[in-house]
Amino acid sequence: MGGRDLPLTATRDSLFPPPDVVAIADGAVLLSGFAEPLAEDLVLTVGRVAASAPFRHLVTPGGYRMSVAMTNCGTAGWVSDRTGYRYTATDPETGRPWPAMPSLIADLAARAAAAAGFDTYAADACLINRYAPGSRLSLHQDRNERDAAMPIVSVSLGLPATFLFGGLRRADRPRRIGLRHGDVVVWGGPARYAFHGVAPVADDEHPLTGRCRLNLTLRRAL
Ligand code: MD3
Ligand code: FE
Repeated sequence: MGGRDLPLTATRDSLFPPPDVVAIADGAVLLSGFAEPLAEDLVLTVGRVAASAPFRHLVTPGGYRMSVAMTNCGTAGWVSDRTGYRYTATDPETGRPWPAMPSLIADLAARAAAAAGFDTYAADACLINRYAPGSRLSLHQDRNERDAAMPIVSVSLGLPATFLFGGLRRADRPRRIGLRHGDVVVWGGPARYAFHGVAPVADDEHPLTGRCRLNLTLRRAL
């Protein structure tokens, strides 16, 4: 029936294909679909974290309520209020330590960092961002982490988003980069202090997450 000839033996590479590694900027590497095999497990894991540290809309130092809902797991969690941005050991909403970093998330981040050339990566903070349709993140830099040599690893789940990747000055016009379900990006080197943001998420439905985008942002904070 005109079937194409396939090799009869499975090779190491056909069973475990090497990750699709694409440099998107100096220091930034996109691993398309890297988290896809774990996506269902990751979404369930986020649900368990949120059951003990609920998603909430933080307030910026300028007094604006963020449209993105956030929570954290790990020994440190990122928070914002009228007094500023910082990492805390406990959730200010519950007074309890943030939920421990699930090994599923820590191991995924370490494998992604290794694929991008960072062979020792132990994240201690995982910020979880939940975008409903229309939610956005305006251009900012991430500069609350102690060691700038440590990359940030981000995992996108659910609805797609347009990531805005700017330069080292706020005025540099950002590039638009599509991020889809299962994509992982490792942001290190000169990209680490680039201005970046997320354009408003378009309304749609995803089979695993429903009407939202989830982003896990792993950092070495302390
Ligand atoms: C590039 N989150 O939580 S993750 C953030 O999709 C944040 O939720 C976005 O920016 C999101 O701070 C983007 C990717 C990301 C995170 C940090 C970066 C890209 C970065 C730091 C420097 C350069
Ligand atoms: Fe950021």
